[in-house]
Amino acid sequence: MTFELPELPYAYDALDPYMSAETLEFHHDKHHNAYVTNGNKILEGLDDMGDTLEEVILNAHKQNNAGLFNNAGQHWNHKHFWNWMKPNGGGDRPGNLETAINDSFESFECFRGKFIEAGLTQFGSGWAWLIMNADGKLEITKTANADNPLTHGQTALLGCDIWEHSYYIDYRNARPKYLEAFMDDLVNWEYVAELFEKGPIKIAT
Ligand code: MN3
Repeated sequence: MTFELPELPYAYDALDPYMSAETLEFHHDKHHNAYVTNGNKILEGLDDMGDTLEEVILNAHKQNNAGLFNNAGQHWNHKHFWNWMKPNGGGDRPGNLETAINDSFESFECFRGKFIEAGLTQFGSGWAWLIMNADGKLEITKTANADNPLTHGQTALLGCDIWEHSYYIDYRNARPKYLEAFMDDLVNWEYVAELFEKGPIKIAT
């Protein structure tokens, strides 16, 4: 298979002022594109690593192919990340998702605080996640660099990119401000709910 850079699902300036056109131009056109290009270069020299991006990630992980894993993992993370945001994001959660968040974290406010905390306490580059376990229970996790919930047998419902390239142009070193803006003004809860309604993904191991 070959990786393809998807178009952003909105205009470059659509998330302004919470995420600027300049950030999205660099983040999508340079960073995400580099994961796609470098991943494809590595794949060219290898035997079949799988038919889907998910299979490639899990096979690269199993074979300790760090170069492929990092690029394939980041391609997957960013493909979803663009959809985890929307113009005029934040706001209310669709009903079933709201109920599940309340059941797992007591309240949305508790969930919001814990998600931001996960993003703040991830040392260096990585991702903060809302995941669904195989038993359907929700949990907040964080991963370093390109790692994602797939390798932990978990279904990603929401992920926030906390690499500096995601916020440094707009927020400089103020990662807390970025995480708050992500939660309050950027999250596309309809996309999160769509993943939630599909239930736990089946991962072939
Ligand atoms: Mn990124």
